Formats: sequence, structure tokens, C-alpha cells
Amino acid sequence: MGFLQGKRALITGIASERSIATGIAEAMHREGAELAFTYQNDKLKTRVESAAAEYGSNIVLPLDVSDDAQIAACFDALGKHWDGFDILIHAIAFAPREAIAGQYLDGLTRENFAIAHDISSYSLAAMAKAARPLMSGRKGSILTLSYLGAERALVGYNVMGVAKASLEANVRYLAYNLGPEGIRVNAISAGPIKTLAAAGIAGFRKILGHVEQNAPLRRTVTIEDVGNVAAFLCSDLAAGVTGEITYVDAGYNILG
Ligand code: 0WD
Repeated sequence: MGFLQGKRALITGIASERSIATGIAEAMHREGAELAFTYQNDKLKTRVESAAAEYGSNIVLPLDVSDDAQIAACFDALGKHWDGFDILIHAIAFAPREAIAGQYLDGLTRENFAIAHDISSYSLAAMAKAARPLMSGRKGSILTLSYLGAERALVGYNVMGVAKASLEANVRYLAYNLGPEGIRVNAISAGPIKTLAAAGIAGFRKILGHVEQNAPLRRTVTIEDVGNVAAFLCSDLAAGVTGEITYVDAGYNILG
């Protein structure tokens, strides 16, 4: 029996087979969780529907987190399928491309700053708020994805690093707020993985090579590595863990 048997999980952020959310879905399915999915727009709908079918799920809901009405509608619709659920995976981030090229100030505008923070950080709290009535009182777990650029100035990560710092603070405030209801909130800070979102970051291939040569494990991580830790963190095996940022990065973050 898998260690997520009897758990229900809503997974956001599948954009392709390479998405980190795909690795998380795979691990959670293997460990016995029942899954539901969201897709950002019509272009991704069929892809997410076929991923869902692979995991025996027919709960596939639209959700663009920039739209309050879609957030409300998503959890209304989920509540019609499930009277409650246990796991919420937030694997969503976005910054306008010009904001993640060149130097930080080159692409900095009020609008780019607001968009990056809205989609990549605010959306976690907004979803937690909307999910709360369905997750409360049942040992729920919320998990998001961060990156080392939240705490170090990394070449090209720019406003996304500032938004990830906000996201990590968000994890701590949400953990504090929702803990009394039994809901845990954590983040995985993943090492670089070649996904669609990563392809937008200037010099990403160089970053992968650098990690391969220098990380303690002398390799990059895979979506399977991240998926396995996500499954553990959202299971009752991690019942005592909340408000934490867990590194799944082949040890890269320990380097000075
Ligand atoms: O190296 C990496 N790939 C790392 C990613 C290292 C550390 C952290 N992360 C984070 C990302 O910042 C993100 O928070 O992991 C999370 C998942 O990212 P991913 O798996 O690398 O990227 P991808 O497969 O592109 O999925 C992210 C998806 C979007 O895909 P695209 O590429 O189409 O923007 O986030 C979704 C979207 O499907 N997304 C949204 N979903 C709902 N509403 C929105 C939105 N407004 N915007 C983006």
C-alpha cells in the first residue's frame, strides 16, 4: 500500500511531460493518491486531460490564477467532485520574458514586478484561502516550488528571485495561519531542471552544466527526484513538518 493511500490531491502547473508538476503527479499516483488537475488555458487543456487520464482521473478544471473568478470557480467545482481534499500542489510561476534577461534593472517596470509577484507568490495565498474550507481539519498539506534565487542574487533570475523570496515568506505566514487547522504549508527549493518555464531563463544551459560539475552529487536533479520528496512532504510521514523550505538540488545550496 502506498503512503498516500486515501489522500486526494489537486495538482496545478502541468504544462508538459517535463513539468515538475508531472513528476509530482507520477509519484503521488504511485503512492496511492487520488488526483485532480488544473490547466492554465485552452492550449494546455487536452495535454492536461490526457495526463489526468493516465492517472485514472477525470477531474480537470480550468484555472488561470491571475483571475479571482477562476480561483473561486475552481474550488467550487472541485467541491462538487470531492467533499474535501488533502493536498494542494502549487507549481506555478511567471515573469514577463524581458524581466528575466540582462540585469535586474534593465527589464524592471512596475508592471513586470507586479505580474511576477501576482502569478508567482500571491497566487499561493489566494489558492490557500479558497481551498481552506475543503482542506480544514483533515491533515491537509500545501506545497509550492521555489528556487535558490530567492535568497541569492543569481545571474538573470532577477525579479523572479524577488518574487520567490516573497513566496518563501508566504509559506511561513500561511503555515502559521493554517497550522491550527491541521494544514501544513511547505516549499521545495528545486535545483535547475529543463522545463518550459526554465527555457525562458537566459543562460539556463550554462547553469545546468555548472550544477553538474559542482553540486556535491555531481548531477542535476530530475522531476522524479522532486516528485518523490513532494510525495513524502505531503504525506503523514511528514506530519511534523511545516513552514519549511526543503532543498532538492543535489546539495548545490550548501556551496559557499
Ligand atoms: O529549474 C526549474 N525548472 C525550476 C522550477 C527550479 C526551481 C523551481 N521551479 C519552479 C517554477 O518557478 C515554478 O514555480 O517550479 C514551478 C513549476 O515550474 P516548471 O515545472 O519548471 O515549469 P513549467 O513546466 O513551464 O510549468 C509552469 C507552469 C506554466 O507553464 P508555462 O511554461 O506555460 O508558463 O505554470 C503555469 C503554466 O502552466 N502558469 C500558470 N497557471 C495558472 N495561471 C499561470 C497562471 N496565470 N502562469 C503560469
